Amino acid sequence: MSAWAAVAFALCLFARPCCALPPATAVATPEKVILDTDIADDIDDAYALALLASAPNVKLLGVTTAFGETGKRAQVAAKLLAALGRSDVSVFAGRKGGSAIGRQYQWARRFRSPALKSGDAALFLKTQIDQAPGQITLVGIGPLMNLGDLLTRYPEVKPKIRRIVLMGGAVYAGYNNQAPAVPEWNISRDPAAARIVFTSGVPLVMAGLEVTTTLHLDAERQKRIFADGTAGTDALAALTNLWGGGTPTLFDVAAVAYALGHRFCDEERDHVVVDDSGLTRITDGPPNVTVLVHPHPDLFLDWYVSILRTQIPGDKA
Ligand SMILES: [Ca+2]
Repeated sequence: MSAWAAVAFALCLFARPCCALPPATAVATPEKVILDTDIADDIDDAYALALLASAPNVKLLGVTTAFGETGKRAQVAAKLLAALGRSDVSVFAGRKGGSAIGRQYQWARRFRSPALKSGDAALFLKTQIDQAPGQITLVGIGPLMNLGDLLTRYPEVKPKIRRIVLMGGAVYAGYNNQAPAVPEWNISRDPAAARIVFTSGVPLVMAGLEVTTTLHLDAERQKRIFADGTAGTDALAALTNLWGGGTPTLFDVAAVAYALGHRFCDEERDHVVVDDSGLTRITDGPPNVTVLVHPHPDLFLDWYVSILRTQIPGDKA
């Protein structure tokens, strides 16, 4: 039994009394995934990318960057991938916008790599989907302009996308984990793009604020990760230090974990609409979204720390 399977099995046993969903197991055949991220503002994108890039039995086909300074975000993603031993993963900058970028960019401002591609991000997504119809999961952990561009410019790809898993939205809670729901950041940066995604008919999973706001990576758990001193964990430590926002909340990691087959919460099927403010609301109608609910934060965080330390490659002697 691999270390991954051992941890997943143990957590499955622990989770069973409070979680009736399928056990946490690695999928049998490699999951094909593309990550769309706004890495370099909040810190959770880096933790999400570290989990995905180091996961076994996953074929990470590429990374695209969204929101504002997409080229600079691509540098951060590519440098983190390199630190994780994944310079083979191509990174495409999405459509550039006018927003600034956070301090984490300083860490990567001199970084250059053949993995940084100059091609069009939406076209890259379309090409990959055409080459593997019905097989690719798109994981969106930033504002949705790239996925909106993809579905608008190439609507013919919709039936070929296996599913979209988002960190985004809120139907029951706000950032304080209390009702009422509020417009969530990723959705409210571009509600029109979000509406395109939510009405696309593509199978959609939403990890919103009701399952993500309690995922706090406290100092003790951070120490356990950083103590390994590998290139990958050193990169996470440097980025966390530059970010300087206190205790990271692992919003985006929830979406990646779900895409990898880890279940740390319940789920329900709802009809969800996006209003002009970016609020996501449940209304009457046929279900269009699988909404994640009722998380188990400690279970999730302990799993995350353990699996990350197992997965991230150590330095070679
Ligand atoms: Ca993000």
